[in-house]
Amino acid sequence: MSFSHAIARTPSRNAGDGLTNASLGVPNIDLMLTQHRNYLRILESLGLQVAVLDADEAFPDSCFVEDTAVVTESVAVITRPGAPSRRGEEIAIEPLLAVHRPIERIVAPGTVDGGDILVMGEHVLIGLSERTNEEGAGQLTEIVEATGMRCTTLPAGNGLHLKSSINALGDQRLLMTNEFVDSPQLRGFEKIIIPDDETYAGNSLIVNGRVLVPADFPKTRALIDALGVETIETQVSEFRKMDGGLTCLSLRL
Ligand code: CIR
Repeated sequence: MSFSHAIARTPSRNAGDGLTNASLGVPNIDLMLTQHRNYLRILESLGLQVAVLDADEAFPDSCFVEDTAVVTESVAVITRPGAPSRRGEEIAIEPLLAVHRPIERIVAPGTVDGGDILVMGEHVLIGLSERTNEEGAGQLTEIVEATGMRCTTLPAGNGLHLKSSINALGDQRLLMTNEFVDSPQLRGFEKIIIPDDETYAGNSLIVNGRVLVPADFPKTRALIDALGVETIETQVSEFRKMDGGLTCLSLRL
C-alpha cells in the first residue's frame, strides 16, 4: 500500500499524564515536541501530505492518533478505544478521514485500538489485547471482509498492542519479536526476528518502501538494511516513556 496522506496530532503539554506501563520516567515535553516535528518531517520527505491537529489537553494520549481508526484502501473504521480515558479522541479525527474514505465504526460493547490492527496488502491482522476485545475484532472483521479483504485474529502478545511487537516489511514479510515465531496464524509469512534485547524496535514503520526504525536499536536496523530495504532512524524516546512509538503517531492513508 502506498500512502499519500497522514493525520497526526501535536502532543499536549500534559502528555505525561497519559496511560503508561513503561517505568521509564516522565517525558520531557519540549523534547517530545521536537521528536514529533522530526517524525512529521520524515513523513513529508516520503511524499505524504500531513494534516496535524492541534493539541488537546482533555486527552493526554491524543498524539497517538493511530488508535482512533483503522484505514484500508477502501474504508476508514472509527474505533471505540479500549481505554475509557481515550474515548472521544476519535471525534476530531473522523472529519479528516471522511474526506478520503467512507466511514464505518466500532460500537459498544466492542473495543478496538488501531495499534492492534496491522493492514498488509489484502490481509488484516487483528490482535486481541486489553484494548481490543473479541466483539470489536468481530465487528472489524465483518466491516473489512465486506470490502473483499481477509482478516486473521491472534493474541496481541506481551506488548501493549499487536504492533508493539509485529509490523510489516512488505505484504508478505513481517518484522516481529521472538514470541510470535511459532504463531499458527502467521504461518506462511516470511519472518524477520528481532533480537531479544531490542524488542521495542518491533514498532518500526514501513512507509512507501522505506522503514522508519526507532533510534538506538542498531541490530534491528542492520537486519532490515541487510534485506536491501532503506531504513530511516529517528528518536522517539519521549513517546516510549508513554508506551508509544513510530506507528502510533500517525494514521497513514
Ligand atoms: C496508551 O496507553 O494508550 C498510550 N499511552 C500509548 C498508545 C500507543 N499507541 C499505539 O501503540 N498504537
